[in-house]
Amino acid sequence: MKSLKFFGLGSVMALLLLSGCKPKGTETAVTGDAAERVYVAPGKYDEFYNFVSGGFNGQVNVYGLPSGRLLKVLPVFSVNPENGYGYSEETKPMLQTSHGFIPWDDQHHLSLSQTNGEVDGRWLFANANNTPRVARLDLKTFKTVEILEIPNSAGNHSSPFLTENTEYVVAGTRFAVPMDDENGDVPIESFKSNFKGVLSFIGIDKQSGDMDLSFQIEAPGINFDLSHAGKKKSGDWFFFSCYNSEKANTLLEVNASQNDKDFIMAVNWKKAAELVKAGKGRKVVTEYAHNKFDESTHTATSTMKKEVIVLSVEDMKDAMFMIPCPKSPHGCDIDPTGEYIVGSGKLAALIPVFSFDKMIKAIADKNFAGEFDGVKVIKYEAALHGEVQKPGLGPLHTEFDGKGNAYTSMFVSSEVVKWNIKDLKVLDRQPTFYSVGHLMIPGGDSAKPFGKYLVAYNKITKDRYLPTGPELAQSAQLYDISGDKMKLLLDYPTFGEPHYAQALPAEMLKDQVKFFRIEDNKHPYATKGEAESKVVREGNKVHVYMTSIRSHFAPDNIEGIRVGDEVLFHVTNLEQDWDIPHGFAIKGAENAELLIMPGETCTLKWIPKKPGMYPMYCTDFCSALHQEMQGYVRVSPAGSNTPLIY
Ligand code: K7E
Ligand code: RUQ
Ligand code: CUA
Repeated sequence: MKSLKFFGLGSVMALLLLSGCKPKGTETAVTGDAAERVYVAPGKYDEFYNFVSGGFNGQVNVYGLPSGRLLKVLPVFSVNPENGYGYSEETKPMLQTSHGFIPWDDQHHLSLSQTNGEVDGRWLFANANNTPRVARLDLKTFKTVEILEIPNSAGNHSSPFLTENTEYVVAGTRFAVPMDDENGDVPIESFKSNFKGVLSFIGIDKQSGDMDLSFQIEAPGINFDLSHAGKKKSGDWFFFSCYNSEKANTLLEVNASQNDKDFIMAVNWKKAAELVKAGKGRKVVTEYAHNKFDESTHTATSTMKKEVIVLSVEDMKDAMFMIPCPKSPHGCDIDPTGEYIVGSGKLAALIPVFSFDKMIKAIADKNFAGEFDGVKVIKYEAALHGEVQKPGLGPLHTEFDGKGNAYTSMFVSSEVVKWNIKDLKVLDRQPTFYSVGHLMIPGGDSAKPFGKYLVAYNKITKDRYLPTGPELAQSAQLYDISGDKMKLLLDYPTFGEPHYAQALPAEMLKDQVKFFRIEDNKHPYATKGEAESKVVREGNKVHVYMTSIRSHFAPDNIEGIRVGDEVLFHVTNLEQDWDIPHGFAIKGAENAELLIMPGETCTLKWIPKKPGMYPMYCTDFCSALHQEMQGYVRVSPAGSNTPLIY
């Protein structure tokens, strides 16, 4: 059983004994009207857009709620042959990093942009864990428009959480690493002295949304797992969960979990920003890519940045504190009022809830238990609001309904537990099938949750669907949380491995979604009318200025291409109707296909390797004459003098 492996049999048995919880059966309690509640009639829209992380598939998936229908896979950190993302010349720069072109990543967390702590429907931010990056998607086009690599970081897990007016997106490193990759060639034994936990603050431009790595904070070399910004009264602060306070470099249970308590770290980001403004911090030379997709030219560029400002623990001495938190905290979630900070110790048999007011008082009263690597540690009791007793086993993540209740996922005991934030009483518990990771309530980490539904993203599916070989899709489960008790409504498979998710009412987005007007197309190789289509040879380079409209390409027959030429098909889709893309593919091409949206220009690069006749065609069924949307490219040997004909 996977869940047992996760913690080691010993600790699970110990936890079972501690809490006295009964293992759950597999029977499903579904209320009589569940089908009606999730049924979205043909032609009707869902009530919520649900953005779900793709985990190890590297993308972001869009679902409708309450139907659980998959609406779209948005390519972000992985190439997507379906629409040429990462294959077209325009999008290749989006996946550039200081390690070169990386076609994949591990995408865990999402944040919708906020204004005054409320979801505002402008942008969606996504993190990449493996090669640390943060992406921004434009919610008018649902396109990835920016990707910023994070230097001095590894396993970018504690991101992309944001401050309440989207001033900063934060990225905390999961692996402590030596500052500056160049200095990484050190003995692993020197972990305690050389390895740092780095927190990155990415400034967001208020109008354009453009990201800029404003500064980093060098923190003790522990693992930063998750984080959330404060809200309202705690809005100047950011809170991070940290595990491995023993600073062990092998995470065998005996090493990393021997400390009774790890930490929640509280960082005053406003003060940190003021320190940087006042000239504090040192410049660290490092390399990181900043990739931008320009929506008017429909072209991405990648720039390599060379340095970053880093604040030290000493610089941050009055703006960074730690609070002890029981056993390997994972989720770090702040309630809608900004007063309560929930730390979920995966190996703890309780949920500690801290009070922001108490924390501030403890700092003012210097009520410290000591220091950890130069960071003052506030006494546990001094910051504690209280503990939720016997909530279940393996608490991971908490979301809020805006009515004073919190909902925590329990990985080991496979359940969602509802509890009251003020008096910390457990109010309800419902099983999940099985081993829930994240859970999500629309707006559930904002100052104003939309409530109504809760989705549990489960790690293990086992017997819930028809077997599809040993590998099954992960499962999501939808609960109605509008009443006192949660009601399970629906099971549905997901794409990739979902971790965190976000949702907002469909009304906020659906009318702002737009397509591209051909007159706004500023692509350098755009062809705005069929009459302008042409083929231009420049030495070994051949530019094909091609148009597509129902149901033909222009030009559609080309001769005079030679083996070894670099042929660039710049295809402009002249359509100006909603949902009429054209595709473009050519036999033997190394770069997948193009899927060109109305008004846009995309470029496919092809270097033919053998002489021959190469058919090309439209891949997206666009009209009754779609199958006729085709042509030929004749390729002659290198050095031949077949004239250019088109
Ligand atoms: Cu709990 Cu990567 Cu947010 Cu998954 S993490 S579950
Ligand atoms: S590339 S994701 Cu097809 Cu021009 Cu657009
Ligand atoms: Cu164009 Cu099919």
